[in-house]
Amino acid sequence: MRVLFLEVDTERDWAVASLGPAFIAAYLRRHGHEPLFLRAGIGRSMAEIVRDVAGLDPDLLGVSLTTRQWKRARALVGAIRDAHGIPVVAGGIHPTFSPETVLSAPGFDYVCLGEGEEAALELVDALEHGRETSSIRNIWARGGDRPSLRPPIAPLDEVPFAARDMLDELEGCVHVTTQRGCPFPCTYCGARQFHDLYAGVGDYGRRRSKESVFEELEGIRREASLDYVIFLDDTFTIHQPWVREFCAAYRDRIGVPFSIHARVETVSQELLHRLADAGCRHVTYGVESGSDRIRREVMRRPVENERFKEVFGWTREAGIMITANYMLGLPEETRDDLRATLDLAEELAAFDLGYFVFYPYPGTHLFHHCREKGYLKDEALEREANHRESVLDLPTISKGDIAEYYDRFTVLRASLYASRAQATALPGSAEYRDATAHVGESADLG
Ligand code: B12
Ligand code: SF4
Repeated sequence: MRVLFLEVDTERDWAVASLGPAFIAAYLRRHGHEPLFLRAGIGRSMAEIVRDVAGLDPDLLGVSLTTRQWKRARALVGAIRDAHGIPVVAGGIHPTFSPETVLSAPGFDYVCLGEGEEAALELVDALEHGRETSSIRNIWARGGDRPSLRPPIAPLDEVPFAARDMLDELEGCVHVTTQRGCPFPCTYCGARQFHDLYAGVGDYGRRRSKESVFEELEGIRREASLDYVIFLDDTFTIHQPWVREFCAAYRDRIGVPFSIHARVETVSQELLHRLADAGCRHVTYGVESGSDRIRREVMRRPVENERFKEVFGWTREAGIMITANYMLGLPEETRDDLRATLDLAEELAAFDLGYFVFYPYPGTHLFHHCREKGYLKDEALEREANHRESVLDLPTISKGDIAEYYDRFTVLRASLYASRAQATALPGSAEYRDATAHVGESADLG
């Protein structure tokens, strides 16, 4: 069966497409089906996309959605369905945690809850052979009952390597995941919710073997070029024995620079040096707030500002560039907290920064909190998800306060860039290009 995965771009064309479909595509291919890929770039009209879909003549359309992609995907799928009668299945974090909303929109026939490889294969087989689809685990059919879940795939090495032709990567720069699930309880985070979804079914937290990761990278090098690896794991530095063994072998077996995401709570001075020796050139840390109170009481992240200062020092000393991510406009935040966040960002002076106005993602603890407190009104839910303007009505700060600090962060980032350009002796050199080439890309993870 021909299964077309439509990548729905928002705001700008992303350098990498969603990873979920790349895993599902590899799994379907292993079982004899034909996955196809189409990017709905932001510059493309609805009519062009509808025409391109028709040209590829798929038997099933699959869309992977974050909340930000939802609005555009709803319009696109509606238009595609008006023109052709292709069945449509949506999966990923937004359909998993807002399934009723997705299934009530025109054109969406199925939602996949949680992990999609086995569920998608069963759906495709059923559609191909005209079989009943209502009892497929993880697949919620429009008008049907909520399905039960199959246990998460274990060990993770059983999942075939992601199909690279579905990712639209820049040549030589590859995106790899070594784990699924994150064990921390951050109240604002969508990733965390998978653990709760699978409660009573199985443990969503799993890691691939190092051997499997190395085999994948060696295979890529044999068939194409391998210049830089971006590990997209939520927190690369959990399971420290795994990380230590990985570092010991990576330099000899792979030997190209890489980026990771980490939490300051999960690294030590010694581990950072090991990572740097292995080839780690860039790490993204979520700082989120400069207020210890907001991190502790609102985010359930009881780490103190001092820890960030210490770890940023160790990271620089190890020669690893830092991107730091911050959030503005959280529930219960005051102007003093906003000020503290900006002050901390100035003091930490990371190589790059990401700053995001808080958006309450469905399924998260803070989403429910905002609904209960009346901070998130019904009409705000109809607006496009974004990280530039607050959708909340907060009693402690105004939308204007948040916008003011967003602008201050923009000024801070511009001044960081300006001072960096002056301080760098040879900004046009090959070393500088290698070191900075992929920094902005993984800084946008949010
Ligand atoms: C890699 C990544 C990116 C990459 C790639 C995006 C992507 N969608 O893959 C990039 C850098 C582009 C990116 C960008 C952004 N991201 Co991001 N990203 C991630 C991250 C760290 C990993 C996702 C991943 O690859 N997981 C591995 C795969 C295998 O898991 P999976 O996606 O869940 O897929 C499985 C199932 O969901 C299902 N499935 C998925 N799709 C489909 C489709 C079909 C048809 C079916 C049947 C099944 C299915 O099957 C898959 C295999 O089992 C997640 C955190 C997380 N752990 O989920 C955040 C996350 C998805 N990102 C998030 C955000 C907010 C963003 C940004 C808005 C950041 C920003 N501020 O600009 C942008 C917006 C992206 C967009 N296109 O709109 C939020 C989304 C929250 C939400 N409810 O929407 C997350 C959850 C992070 C968080 N802490 O909350 N991101
Ligand atoms: S914010 Fe990061 S550390 Fe916290 S639960 Fe989400 S992925 Fe894990």
